[in-house]
Amino acid sequence: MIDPRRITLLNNCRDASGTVIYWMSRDQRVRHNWALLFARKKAEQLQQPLKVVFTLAPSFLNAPLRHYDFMLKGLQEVERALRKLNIPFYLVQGEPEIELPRFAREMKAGVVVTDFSPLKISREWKRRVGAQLPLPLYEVDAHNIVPCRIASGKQEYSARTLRPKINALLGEFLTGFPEPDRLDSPNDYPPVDWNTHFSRLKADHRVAPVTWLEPGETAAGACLDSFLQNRLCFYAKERNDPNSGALSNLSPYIHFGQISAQFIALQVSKTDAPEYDRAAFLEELIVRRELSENYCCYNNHYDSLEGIPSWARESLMKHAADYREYIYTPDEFEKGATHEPLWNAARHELVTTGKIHGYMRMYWAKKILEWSESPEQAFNTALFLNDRYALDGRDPNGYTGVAWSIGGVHDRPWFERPVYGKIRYMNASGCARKFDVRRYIARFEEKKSM
Ligand code: FAD
Ligand code: FO1
Repeated sequence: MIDPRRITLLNNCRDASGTVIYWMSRDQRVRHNWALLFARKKAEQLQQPLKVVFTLAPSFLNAPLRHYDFMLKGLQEVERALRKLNIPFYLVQGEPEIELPRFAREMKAGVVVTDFSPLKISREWKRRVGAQLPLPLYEVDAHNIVPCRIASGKQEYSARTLRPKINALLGEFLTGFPEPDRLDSPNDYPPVDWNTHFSRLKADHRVAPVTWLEPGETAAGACLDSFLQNRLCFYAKERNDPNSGALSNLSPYIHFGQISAQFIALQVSKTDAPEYDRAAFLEELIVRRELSENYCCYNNHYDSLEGIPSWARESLMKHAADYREYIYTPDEFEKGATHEPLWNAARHELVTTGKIHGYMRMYWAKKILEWSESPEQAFNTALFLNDRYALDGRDPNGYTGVAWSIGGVHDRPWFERPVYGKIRYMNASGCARKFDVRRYIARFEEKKSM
Protein backbone atom coordinates (compact mmCIF):
# COMPACT_ATOMS: atom_id res chain seq x y z
CA MET A 1 0.00 0.00 0.00
CA ILE A 2 3.01 2.33 0.31
CA ASP A 3 4.61 2.86 -3.08
CA PRO A 4 8.31 1.91 -2.63
CA ARG A 5 9.24 4.88 -4.82
CA ARG A 6 8.39 7.15 -1.86
CA ILE A 7 11.15 5.53 0.19
CA THR A 8 14.90 6.25 0.15
CA LEU A 9 17.40 4.45 2.39
CA LEU A 10 19.73 7.31 3.38
CA ASN A 11 22.56 5.15 4.74
CA ASN A 12 23.40 1.60 3.75
CA CYS A 13 22.58 -0.18 7.00
CA ARG A 14 20.34 -3.26 7.19
CA ASP A 15 17.26 -3.53 9.43
CA ALA A 16 18.29 -4.59 12.94
CA SER A 17 15.97 -6.03 15.55
CA GLY A 18 14.82 -3.33 17.92
CA THR A 19 12.27 -0.54 18.31
CA VAL A 20 11.11 1.17 15.13
CA ILE A 21 11.35 4.96 15.48
CA TYR A 22 9.52 7.51 13.33
CA TRP A 23 11.55 10.72 13.59
CA MET A 24 8.72 13.13 12.67
CA SER A 25 9.90 16.45 11.29
CA ARG A 26 8.05 17.92 8.33
CA ASP A 27 4.83 15.93 8.28
CA GLN A 28 3.45 16.71 11.71
CA ARG A 29 0.22 14.72 11.52
CA VAL A 30 -1.17 11.25 12.24
CA ARG A 31 -3.66 10.76 9.37
CA HIS A 32 -2.62 10.53 5.70
CA ASN A 33 1.08 10.29 6.63
CA TRP A 34 3.06 7.79 4.49
CA ALA A 35 6.11 8.05 6.79
CA LEU A 36 4.07 6.98 9.83
CA LEU A 37 2.35 4.24 7.83
CA PHE A 38 5.71 2.91 6.63
CA ALA A 39 7.16 2.94 10.18
CA ARG A 40 4.02 1.16 11.41
CA LYS A 41 4.43 -1.53 8.75
CA LYS A 42 8.12 -1.99 9.59
CA ALA A 43 7.22 -2.45 13.27
CA GLU A 44 4.67 -5.12 12.33
CA GLN A 45 7.11 -6.95 10.03
CA LEU A 46 9.89 -6.89 12.63
CA GLN A 47 7.46 -7.60 15.49
CA GLN A 48 8.90 -4.59 17.31
CA PRO A 49 7.38 -1.61 19.20
CA LEU A 50 6.84 1.69 17.34
CA LYS A 51 7.72 5.08 18.87
CA VAL A 52 7.42 8.58 17.39
CA VAL A 53 9.86 11.38 18.30
CA PHE A 54 10.08 15.06 17.35
CA THR A 55 13.42 16.83 17.89
CA LEU A 56 12.82 20.46 18.82
CA ALA A 57 15.89 22.33 17.55
CA PRO A 58 17.12 25.30 19.65
CA SER A 59 16.35 27.56 16.70
CA PHE A 60 15.06 26.95 13.20
CA LEU A 61 16.04 29.54 10.61
CA ASN A 62 15.26 32.26 13.20
CA ALA A 63 11.62 31.29 13.52
CA PRO A 64 9.93 33.53 16.12
CA LEU A 65 7.28 32.64 18.73
CA ARG A 66 4.42 32.93 16.17
CA HIS A 67 5.66 29.77 14.42
CA TYR A 68 6.65 27.74 17.46
CA ASP A 69 3.27 28.43 19.06
CA PHE A 70 1.44 27.16 15.95
CA MET A 71 3.74 24.17 15.59
CA LEU A 72 3.83 23.05 19.25
CA LYS A 73 0.04 23.30 19.60
CA GLY A 74 -0.18 21.12 16.49
CA LEU A 75 2.25 18.64 18.04
CA GLN A 76 0.18 18.50 21.25
CA GLU A 77 -2.69 17.28 19.10
CA VAL A 78 -0.35 14.74 17.44
CA GLU A 79 0.53 13.38 20.90
CA ARG A 80 -3.17 13.02 21.82
CA ALA A 81 -4.06 11.33 18.52
CA LEU A 82 -1.12 8.91 18.78
CA ARG A 83 -2.05 8.02 22.37
CA LYS A 84 -5.47 6.88 21.09
CA LEU A 85 -3.52 4.46 18.85
CA ASN A 86 -1.24 3.40 21.72
CA ILE A 87 1.72 4.87 19.82
CA PRO A 88 4.12 6.69 22.18
CA PHE A 89 5.14 10.24 21.22
CA TYR A 90 8.27 11.94 22.59
CA LEU A 91 9.50 15.52 22.24
CA VAL A 92 13.26 15.98 22.67
CA GLN A 93 14.73 19.50 22.82
CA GLY A 94 18.24 20.07 21.41
CA GLU A 95 20.35 19.66 18.29
CA PRO A 96 18.69 16.90 16.22
CA GLU A 97 21.99 15.39 15.11
CA ILE A 98 22.87 14.85 18.79
CA GLU A 99 19.46 14.13 20.30
CA LEU A 100 18.12 11.69 17.70
CA PRO A 101 21.04 9.19 17.88
CA ARG A 102 20.90 9.47 21.71
CA PHE A 103 17.15 8.76 21.66
CA ALA A 104 17.67 5.81 19.29
CA ARG A 105 20.24 4.32 21.67
CA GLU A 106 18.03 4.84 24.74
CA MET A 107 15.07 3.21 22.97
CA LYS A 108 17.19 0.30 21.67
CA ALA A 109 16.14 1.15 18.12
CA GLY A 110 16.58 -1.20 15.20
CA VAL A 111 15.20 1.07 12.43
CA VAL A 112 14.69 4.85 12.07
CA VAL A 113 12.19 6.34 9.60
CA THR A 114 11.93 10.07 8.83
CA ASP A 115 10.01 12.25 6.36
CA PHE A 116 11.25 14.17 3.30
CA SER A 117 12.21 17.81 3.05
CA PRO A 118 14.35 19.42 0.32
CA LEU A 119 15.61 22.18 2.65
CA LYS A 120 19.33 22.27 3.37
CA ILE A 121 18.87 22.39 7.16
CA SER A 122 16.85 19.20 7.00
CA ARG A 123 19.21 17.45 4.59
CA GLU A 124 22.14 18.34 6.86
CA TRP A 125 20.41 16.96 9.97
CA LYS A 126 19.76 13.66 8.17
CA ARG A 127 23.25 13.47 6.69
CA ARG A 128 24.80 13.79 10.16
CA VAL A 129 22.31 11.45 11.82
CA GLY A 130 22.61 8.87 9.03
CA ALA A 131 26.42 8.91 9.37
CA GLN A 132 26.26 8.25 13.14
CA LEU A 133 23.48 5.65 13.29
CA PRO A 134 24.52 1.98 13.08
CA LEU A 135 20.92 1.51 11.91
CA PRO A 136 19.01 2.09 8.67
CA LEU A 137 17.64 5.65 8.23
CA TYR A 138 14.72 5.55 5.78
CA GLU A 139 13.31 8.77 4.31
CA VAL A 140 9.68 8.73 3.12
CA ASP A 141 8.26 11.50 0.89
CA ALA A 142 4.98 12.06 2.73
CA HIS A 143 4.72 15.72 1.68
CA ASN A 144 4.32 15.35 -2.09
CA ILE A 145 1.78 13.51 -4.15
CA VAL A 146 4.34 12.48 -6.76
CA PRO A 147 7.55 12.00 -4.75
CA CYS A 148 9.93 14.87 -5.51
CA ARG A 149 12.81 12.69 -6.71
CA ILE A 150 10.45 10.55 -8.86
CA ALA A 151 8.70 13.51 -10.54
CA SER A 152 12.05 14.62 -11.92
CA GLY A 153 15.74 13.84 -11.39
CA LYS A 154 16.87 17.40 -12.14
CA GLN A 155 16.01 21.08 -11.74
CA GLU A 156 13.06 21.85 -14.02
CA TYR A 157 12.96 25.01 -16.14
CA SER A 158 9.35 25.96 -15.42
CA ALA A 159 5.87 24.66 -14.59
CA ARG A 160 5.52 23.91 -18.32
CA THR A 161 8.34 21.32 -18.19
CA LEU A 162 7.39 19.73 -14.84
CA ARG A 163 3.61 19.55 -15.39
CA PRO A 164 3.61 16.67 -17.94
CA LYS A 165 5.96 14.65 -15.71
CA ILE A 166 3.65 15.12 -12.72
CA ASN A 167 0.49 14.42 -14.72
CA ALA A 168 1.96 11.22 -16.19
CA LEU A 169 2.40 9.82 -12.64
CA LEU A 170 -0.65 11.28 -10.83
CA GLY A 171 -2.77 8.22 -11.56
CA GLU A 172 -0.27 5.99 -9.73
CA PHE A 173 0.34 8.27 -6.75
CA LEU A 174 -2.90 10.17 -6.12
CA THR A 175 -4.38 7.26 -4.16
CA GLY A 176 -6.34 6.96 -0.92
CA PHE A 177 -4.78 6.25 2.49
CA PRO A 178 -5.28 3.38 4.93
CA GLU A 179 -6.27 4.56 8.42
CA PRO A 180 -3.53 3.83 11.01
CA ASP A 181 -4.92 1.24 13.43
CA ARG A 182 -4.33 0.86 17.19
CA LEU A 183 -1.23 -0.94 18.44
CA ASP A 184 -1.92 -3.50 21.13
CA SER A 185 1.15 -2.33 23.06
CA PRO A 186 1.13 -0.98 26.64
CA ASN A 187 -0.06 2.58 27.12
CA ASP A 188 2.24 3.23 30.09
CA TYR A 189 4.59 5.85 28.62
CA PRO A 190 4.97 9.35 30.13
CA PRO A 191 3.11 12.37 28.67
CA VAL A 192 5.21 15.19 27.16
CA ASP A 193 5.93 18.02 29.61
CA TRP A 194 4.74 20.80 27.27
CA ASN A 195 5.03 23.60 29.83
CA THR A 196 8.76 22.98 30.21
CA HIS A 197 9.25 22.95 26.44
CA PHE A 198 7.28 26.17 25.98
CA SER A 199 9.14 27.88 28.83
CA ARG A 200 12.55 26.83 27.45
CA LEU A 201 11.80 28.29 24.00
CA LYS A 202 14.14 31.16 23.08
CA ALA A 203 11.96 32.27 20.14
CA ASP A 204 11.47 36.01 19.58
CA HIS A 205 8.29 37.02 21.42
CA ARG A 206 7.95 40.25 19.42
CA VAL A 207 6.27 38.28 16.61
CA ALA A 208 3.17 37.20 18.50
CA PRO A 209 1.07 34.11 17.76
CA VAL A 210 -1.85 34.66 15.37
CA THR A 211 -5.39 34.27 16.68
CA TRP A 212 -7.42 34.01 13.44
CA LEU A 213 -6.16 30.51 12.56
CA GLU A 214 -6.45 27.54 14.90
CA PRO A 215 -3.37 25.21 14.72
CA GLY A 216 -3.54 21.41 14.45
CA GLU A 217 -4.76 18.54 12.30
CA THR A 218 -8.46 18.89 13.25
CA ALA A 219 -8.55 22.64 12.53
CA ALA A 220 -6.73 22.00 9.24
CA GLY A 221 -9.47 19.57 8.21
CA ALA A 222 -12.16 22.10 9.16
CA CYS A 223 -10.36 24.80 7.16
CA LEU A 224 -10.32 22.49 4.14
CA ASP A 225 -14.02 21.64 4.49
CA SER A 226 -14.99 25.31 4.75
CA PHE A 227 -12.93 26.11 1.64
CA LEU A 228 -14.45 23.24 -0.34
CA GLN A 229 -18.00 24.16 0.65
CA ASN A 230 -17.85 27.94 0.38
CA ARG A 231 -14.88 29.21 -1.62
CA LEU A 232 -13.53 26.67 -4.13
CA CYS A 233 -16.31 27.61 -6.56
CA PHE A 234 -14.98 31.21 -6.67
CA TYR A 235 -11.32 30.21 -6.83
CA ALA A 236 -10.54 30.48 -10.54
CA LYS A 237 -12.21 33.87 -10.91
CA GLU A 238 -11.44 35.53 -7.58
CA ARG A 239 -8.08 34.08 -6.46
CA ASN A 240 -6.16 37.20 -7.58
CA ASP A 241 -8.45 39.55 -5.68
CA PRO A 242 -7.13 39.94 -2.12
CA ASN A 243 -10.51 41.36 -1.04
CA SER A 244 -12.40 38.24 -2.14
CA GLY A 245 -11.28 35.83 0.57
CA ALA A 246 -11.33 33.13 -2.13
CA LEU A 247 -8.05 31.45 -1.10
CA SER A 248 -7.98 28.27 0.99
CA ASN A 249 -5.71 29.60 3.81
CA LEU A 250 -4.23 26.10 3.92
CA SER A 251 -0.55 27.06 3.49
CA PRO A 252 0.38 27.23 7.21
CA TYR A 253 -1.16 23.76 7.70
CA ILE A 254 0.62 22.37 4.65
CA HIS A 255 3.91 24.00 5.71
CA PHE A 256 3.82 22.35 9.16
CA GLY A 257 2.54 19.11 7.67
CA GLN A 258 -0.68 19.34 9.73
CA ILE A 259 -2.60 18.36 6.61
CA SER A 260 -1.60 16.24 3.60
CA ALA A 261 -1.59 17.86 0.15
CA GLN A 262 -2.57 14.44 -1.23
CA PHE A 263 -5.62 14.32 1.01
CA ILE A 264 -6.55 17.87 -0.06
CA ALA A 265 -6.27 16.88 -3.73
CA LEU A 266 -8.44 13.78 -3.17
CA GLN A 267 -11.12 15.86 -1.41
CA VAL A 268 -11.06 18.53 -4.14
CA SER A 269 -11.58 15.88 -6.81
CA LYS A 270 -14.64 14.58 -4.92
CA THR A 271 -16.44 17.94 -4.76
CA ASP A 272 -19.02 19.05 -7.30
CA ALA A 273 -17.30 22.43 -7.75
CA PRO A 274 -16.88 23.40 -11.42
CA GLU A 275 -13.99 21.60 -13.15
CA TYR A 276 -12.56 25.05 -13.99
CA ASP A 277 -12.15 25.88 -10.29
CA ARG A 278 -10.87 22.44 -9.30
CA ALA A 279 -8.26 22.49 -12.09
CA ALA A 280 -7.08 26.00 -11.16
CA PHE A 281 -6.66 25.01 -7.50
CA LEU A 282 -4.97 21.65 -8.22
CA GLU A 283 -2.53 23.40 -10.57
CA GLU A 284 -1.33 25.50 -7.61
CA LEU A 285 -1.52 22.76 -4.99
CA ILE A 286 0.21 20.11 -7.09
CA VAL A 287 2.24 21.58 -9.96
CA ARG A 288 3.32 24.94 -8.47
CA ARG A 289 3.99 23.49 -5.04
CA GLU A 290 5.95 20.50 -6.38
CA LEU A 291 7.85 22.86 -8.67
CA SER A 292 9.07 24.63 -5.51
CA GLU A 293 10.09 21.30 -3.98
CA ASN A 294 11.98 20.52 -7.21
CA TYR A 295 13.78 23.90 -7.15
CA CYS A 296 14.94 23.48 -3.53
CA CYS A 297 15.82 19.82 -4.01
CA TYR A 298 18.10 20.37 -7.01
CA ASN A 299 19.37 23.92 -6.57
CA ASN A 300 21.55 24.41 -3.49
CA HIS A 301 21.39 28.17 -3.93
CA TYR A 302 17.59 28.28 -3.64
CA ASP A 303 17.94 30.86 -0.84
CA SER A 304 20.10 33.37 -2.73
CA LEU A 305 20.52 35.16 -6.06
CA GLU A 306 23.19 32.55 -6.84
CA GLY A 307 20.39 30.17 -7.77
CA ILE A 308 18.60 32.31 -10.40
CA PRO A 309 18.94 31.75 -14.18
CA SER A 310 21.94 33.44 -15.86
CA TRP A 311 19.72 35.67 -18.09
CA ALA A 312 18.17 37.09 -14.91
CA ARG A 313 21.42 37.51 -12.98
CA GLU A 314 23.13 39.24 -15.92
CA SER A 315 20.16 41.53 -16.42
CA LEU A 316 19.89 42.48 -12.74
CA MET A 317 23.65 43.11 -12.55
CA LYS A 318 23.53 45.28 -15.68
CA HIS A 319 20.93 47.49 -13.97
CA ALA A 320 22.39 47.29 -10.46
CA ALA A 321 23.74 50.84 -10.69
CA ASP A 322 20.59 52.34 -12.26
CA TYR A 323 19.17 55.44 -10.58
CA ARG A 324 16.61 54.42 -7.95
CA GLU A 325 13.91 57.00 -7.28
CA TYR A 326 13.22 55.46 -3.85
CA ILE A 327 15.60 53.47 -1.65
CA TYR A 328 14.53 51.88 1.65
CA THR A 329 16.57 49.98 4.21
CA PRO A 330 15.41 46.51 5.40
CA ASP A 331 14.31 48.23 8.61
CA GLU A 332 12.14 50.76 6.72
CA PHE A 333 10.54 47.91 4.79
CA GLU A 334 9.91 46.03 8.03
CA LYS A 335 8.22 49.13 9.48
CA GLY A 336 6.16 49.69 6.32
CA ALA A 337 7.64 53.18 5.98
CA THR A 338 7.50 53.48 2.18
CA HIS A 339 5.83 56.16 0.06
CA GLU A 340 3.28 53.66 -1.33
CA PRO A 341 0.12 53.03 0.76
CA LEU A 342 -0.60 49.79 -1.14
CA TRP A 343 2.80 48.29 -0.28
CA ASN A 344 2.51 49.45 3.34
CA ALA A 345 -0.92 47.79 3.54
CA ALA A 346 0.52 44.48 2.23
CA ARG A 347 3.30 44.72 4.84
CA HIS A 348 0.66 45.38 7.51
CA GLU A 349 -1.34 42.32 6.42
CA LEU A 350 1.83 40.20 6.65
CA VAL A 351 2.99 41.53 10.02
CA THR A 352 -0.39 41.50 11.77
CA THR A 353 -2.02 38.35 10.30
CA GLY A 354 1.05 36.23 9.45
CA LYS A 355 -0.31 35.79 5.92
CA ILE A 356 -0.09 37.86 2.75
CA HIS A 357 -2.38 37.20 -0.18
CA GLY A 358 -0.78 35.31 -3.06
CA TYR A 359 -1.27 38.08 -5.62
CA MET A 360 -0.09 40.81 -3.21
CA ARG A 361 2.96 38.68 -2.36
CA MET A 362 4.30 39.00 -5.90
CA TYR A 363 3.80 42.79 -5.97
CA TRP A 364 5.18 43.04 -2.40
CA ALA A 365 8.44 41.27 -3.33
CA LYS A 366 8.88 43.07 -6.66
CA LYS A 367 8.66 46.47 -4.99
CA ILE A 368 11.37 45.38 -2.57
CA LEU A 369 13.53 44.73 -5.64
CA GLU A 370 12.64 48.17 -7.09
CA TRP A 371 13.24 50.11 -3.86
CA SER A 372 16.35 48.33 -2.48
CA GLU A 373 19.89 49.54 -3.05
CA SER A 374 20.88 46.21 -4.67
CA PRO A 375 19.20 43.02 -5.92
CA GLU A 376 21.11 40.99 -3.29
CA GLN A 377 19.81 43.17 -0.48
CA ALA A 378 16.29 42.95 -1.96
CA PHE A 379 16.44 39.13 -2.04
CA ASN A 380 17.62 38.93 1.56
CA THR A 381 15.08 41.50 2.79
CA ALA A 382 12.16 39.69 1.11
CA LEU A 383 13.24 36.33 2.54
CA PHE A 384 13.89 37.77 5.98
CA LEU A 385 10.46 39.46 6.24
CA ASN A 386 8.62 36.51 4.67
CA ASP A 387 10.21 34.00 7.08
CA ARG A 388 9.92 36.26 10.14
CA TYR A 389 6.21 37.09 9.78
CA ALA A 390 4.54 34.59 7.41
CA LEU A 391 3.17 31.51 9.21
CA ASP A 392 3.84 29.51 6.06
CA GLY A 393 7.43 30.85 5.84
CA ARG A 394 10.72 28.87 5.84
CA ASP A 395 9.13 26.74 3.16
CA PRO A 396 10.29 25.69 -0.33
CA ASN A 397 7.34 27.74 -1.65
CA GLY A 398 8.78 30.82 0.03
CA TYR A 399 12.30 30.50 -1.29
CA THR A 400 10.92 29.78 -4.75
CA GLY A 401 8.31 32.54 -4.52
CA VAL A 402 11.00 35.13 -3.73
CA ALA A 403 13.32 33.68 -6.41
CA TRP A 404 10.45 33.92 -8.95
CA SER A 405 9.54 37.50 -8.01
CA ILE A 406 13.04 38.95 -7.75
CA GLY A 407 15.14 36.48 -9.77
CA GLY A 408 12.84 35.35 -12.59
CA VAL A 409 13.10 31.67 -11.60
CA HIS A 410 10.51 29.60 -13.55
CA ASP A 411 9.55 32.82 -15.39
CA ARG A 412 10.74 34.20 -18.73
CA PRO A 413 12.56 37.40 -19.71
CA TRP A 414 10.27 40.47 -20.14
CA PHE A 415 11.10 43.66 -22.00
CA GLU A 416 13.96 45.45 -20.32
CA ARG A 417 13.43 48.38 -17.94
CA PRO A 418 15.46 50.30 -15.29
CA VAL A 419 16.36 48.40 -12.09
CA TYR A 420 14.27 45.30 -13.03
CA GLY A 421 16.17 44.58 -16.21
CA LYS A 422 14.18 41.73 -17.82
CA ILE A 423 12.48 40.63 -14.58
CA ARG A 424 8.68 40.81 -14.85
CA TYR A 425 7.40 44.18 -13.62
CA MET A 426 4.38 44.82 -11.38
CA ASN A 427 2.97 48.05 -9.94
CA ALA A 428 0.04 49.54 -8.06
CA SER A 429 -1.87 50.54 -11.18
CA GLY A 430 -1.57 46.96 -12.41
CA CYS A 431 -3.12 45.90 -9.09
CA ALA A 432 -5.86 48.54 -9.47
CA ARG A 433 -6.86 46.89 -12.74
CA LYS A 434 -7.30 43.59 -10.89
CA PHE A 435 -9.06 44.57 -7.65
CA ASP A 436 -10.31 47.42 -5.45
CA VAL A 437 -6.99 48.75 -4.14
CA ARG A 438 -8.61 51.40 -1.90
CA ARG A 439 -10.65 48.73 -0.15
CA TYR A 440 -7.56 46.59 0.45
CA ILE A 441 -5.61 49.55 1.82
CA ALA A 442 -8.49 50.48 4.13
CA ARG A 443 -8.56 46.92 5.49
CA PHE A 444 -4.88 46.91 6.34
CA GLU A 445 -3.85 50.54 6.69
CA GLU A 446 -2.01 50.76 9.99
CA LYS A 447 -4.44 52.22 12.47
CA LYS A 448 -2.84 55.63 12.88
CA SER A 449 -1.53 55.51 16.46
CA MET A 450 -3.49 58.27 18.34
P1 FAD B 1 -4.20 28.86 -2.29
O1 FAD B 1 -4.26 29.75 -3.44
O2 FAD B 1 -5.43 28.46 -1.55
O3 FAD B 1 -3.28 27.62 -2.64
C1 FAD B 1 -3.40 26.38 -1.98
C2 FAD B 1 -2.00 25.78 -1.88
O4 FAD B 1 -1.40 25.68 -3.17
C3 FAD B 1 -1.04 26.65 -1.07
O5 FAD B 1 -1.17 26.40 0.31
C4 FAD B 1 0.30 26.20 -1.62
O6 FAD B 1 0.71 24.99 -1.02
C5 FAD B 1 0.00 25.97 -3.08
N1 FAD B 1 0.32 27.18 -3.82
C6 FAD B 1 -0.51 28.21 -4.14
N2 FAD B 1 0.15 29.16 -4.84
C7 FAD B 1 1.44 28.72 -4.94
C8 FAD B 1 2.62 29.23 -5.54
N3 FAD B 1 2.64 30.41 -6.18
N4 FAD B 1 3.77 28.50 -5.44
C9 FAD B 1 3.77 27.32 -4.79
N5 FAD B 1 2.69 26.76 -4.20
C10 FAD B 1 1.54 27.46 -4.28
N6 FAD B 1 3.85 29.84 -0.11
C11 FAD B 1 4.12 29.21 1.09
O7 FAD B 1 3.54 28.15 1.39
N7 FAD B 1 5.06 29.72 1.96
C12 FAD B 1 5.74 30.87 1.69
O8 FAD B 1 6.58 31.31 2.48
C13 FAD B 1 5.47 31.55 0.44
N8 FAD B 1 6.13 32.69 0.14
C14 FAD B 1 5.89 33.30 -1.07
C15 FAD B 1 6.61 34.46 -1.38
C16 FAD B 1 6.40 35.11 -2.60
C17 FAD B 1 7.20 36.36 -2.90
C18 FAD B 1 5.45 34.58 -3.53
C19 FAD B 1 5.21 35.25 -4.85
C20 FAD B 1 4.73 33.42 -3.23
C21 FAD B 1 4.95 32.77 -2.00
N9 FAD B 1 4.25 31.59 -1.65
C22 FAD B 1 4.50 30.98 -0.45
C23 FAD B 1 3.32 30.93 -2.62
C24 FAD B 1 1.83 31.37 -2.48
O9 FAD B 1 1.74 32.77 -2.43
C25 FAD B 1 1.23 30.78 -1.21
O10 FAD B 1 1.45 29.38 -1.20
C26 FAD B 1 -0.27 30.99 -1.09
O11 FAD B 1 -0.60 32.35 -1.18
C27 FAD B 1 -0.70 30.43 0.26
O12 FAD B 1 -2.01 30.80 0.57
P2 FAD B 1 -3.23 29.74 0.38
O13 FAD B 1 -2.85 28.40 0.92
O14 FAD B 1 -4.45 30.40 0.90
O15 FAD B 1 -3.24 29.67 -1.20
N1 FO1 C 1 11.22 20.71 12.25
C1 FO1 C 1 11.91 19.95 13.18
O1 FO1 C 1 12.11 18.75 12.94
N2 FO1 C 1 12.38 20.48 14.35
C2 FO1 C 1 12.18 21.79 14.67
O2 FO1 C 1 12.61 22.25 15.73
C3 FO1 C 1 11.44 22.61 13.73
C4 FO1 C 1 11.18 23.97 14.02
C5 FO1 C 1 10.46 24.74 13.05
C6 FO1 C 1 10.20 26.10 13.28
C7 FO1 C 1 9.54 26.85 12.32
C8 FO1 C 1 9.13 26.26 11.13
O3 FO1 C 1 8.50 27.00 10.19
C9 FO1 C 1 9.35 24.89 10.88
C10 FO1 C 1 10.02 24.13 11.85
N3 FO1 C 1 10.26 22.77 11.63
C11 FO1 C 1 10.98 22.01 12.53
C12 FO1 C 1 9.54 22.09 10.58
C13 FO1 C 1 10.26 22.15 9.24
O4 FO1 C 1 9.43 22.78 8.33
C14 FO1 C 1 10.50 20.74 8.76
O5 FO1 C 1 11.10 20.06 9.80
C15 FO1 C 1 11.36 20.57 7.53
O6 FO1 C 1 12.57 20.00 7.90
C16 FO1 C 1 11.72 21.75 6.76
O7 FO1 C 1 10.85 21.77 5.65
